[in-house]
Amino acid sequence: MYLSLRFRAFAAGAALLAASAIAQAQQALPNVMILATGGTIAGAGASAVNSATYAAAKVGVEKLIAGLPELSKVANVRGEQVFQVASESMTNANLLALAKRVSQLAKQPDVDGIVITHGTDTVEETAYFLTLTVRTDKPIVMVASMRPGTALSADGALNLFDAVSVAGSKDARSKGVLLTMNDSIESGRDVSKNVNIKPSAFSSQWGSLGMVVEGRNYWFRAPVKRHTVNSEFDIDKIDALPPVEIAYGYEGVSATAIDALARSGIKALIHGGPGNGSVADRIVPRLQAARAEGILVIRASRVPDGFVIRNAEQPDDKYDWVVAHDLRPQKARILAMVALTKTSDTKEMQRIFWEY
Ligand code: DAS
Repeated sequence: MYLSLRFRAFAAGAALLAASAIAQAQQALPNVMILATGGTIAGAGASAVNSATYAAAKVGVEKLIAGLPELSKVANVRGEQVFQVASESMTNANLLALAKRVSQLAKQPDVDGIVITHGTDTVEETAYFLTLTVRTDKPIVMVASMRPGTALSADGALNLFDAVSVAGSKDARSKGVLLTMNDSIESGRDVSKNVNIKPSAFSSQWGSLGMVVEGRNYWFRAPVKRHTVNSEFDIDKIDALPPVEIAYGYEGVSATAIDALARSGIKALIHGGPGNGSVADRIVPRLQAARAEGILVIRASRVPDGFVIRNAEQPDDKYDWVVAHDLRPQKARILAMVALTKTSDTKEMQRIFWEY
């Protein structure tokens, strides 16, 4: 009797010790907030072989977290469903709402890092917008997946585990908004989707910032363009984004699109030309007319890599045009919208395109 009492007292003491050790271990882990917006990472297909045919934006954040108990090894996570959309359908209103929520959470002392689950189609645009406007040095890590969780060799689970691990890492601070996909840690500014059906879809012509393997980060470079705490833009002071649209250049292009856009009330037009941002001779006067109407003309290139040289293909100084540097048209549009919340001066706009 006496022994069993002592044993039970010992067992109770051991259980208490173990419980407090677990509690201490959990307390030592970083607090990571997961904001869910939709996309394939929240997608579901009819069968395991449906790696490309499925419905995006179906699975809620709580189910994503419940399906990945390994997350508790690297962070204390909380989830919030900001919206549930396929990212090709994102709007400027979605972008503003998401960025404002990220900014609010980043100010909270009980948040060490933020993960945003997102569709792959436009994650590069959201990542750039956040890196330009959210004033925090805490890790903000975007994550997506090319296959739904229901598919064979789905990539979302490891991508999400990596994102939470990076978001909880002190060495991921002050690197701008990041994207973890396929073991790589990419710069939110530089990364684009370059393949539309493979898990290795995302890359940057300037290379990854590093890799994350089994919860450990391996860094090989750091961003040099202005971002987050070093940005002159602040989402807390932005409540609307001016209309900016894109028109592409290609063989046989007519002025129909450009003329229609110029009449639609846009504040800037991104021209995604071939080569080094070339503009067809019949289109030059249409862009000059748009400029004369007060619309900013920004010469970008439809060629994925390289960067547009000012005054090379076109006399940008003479025409009072801006060049988009290495930014693809869709990213140039993001920067133009953000910059227009502060200035419409061409020289200031060009400085901003050099610096961000
Ligand atoms: N439609 C795509 C999107 O939501 C699905 C995906 O790849 O995430 O971006």
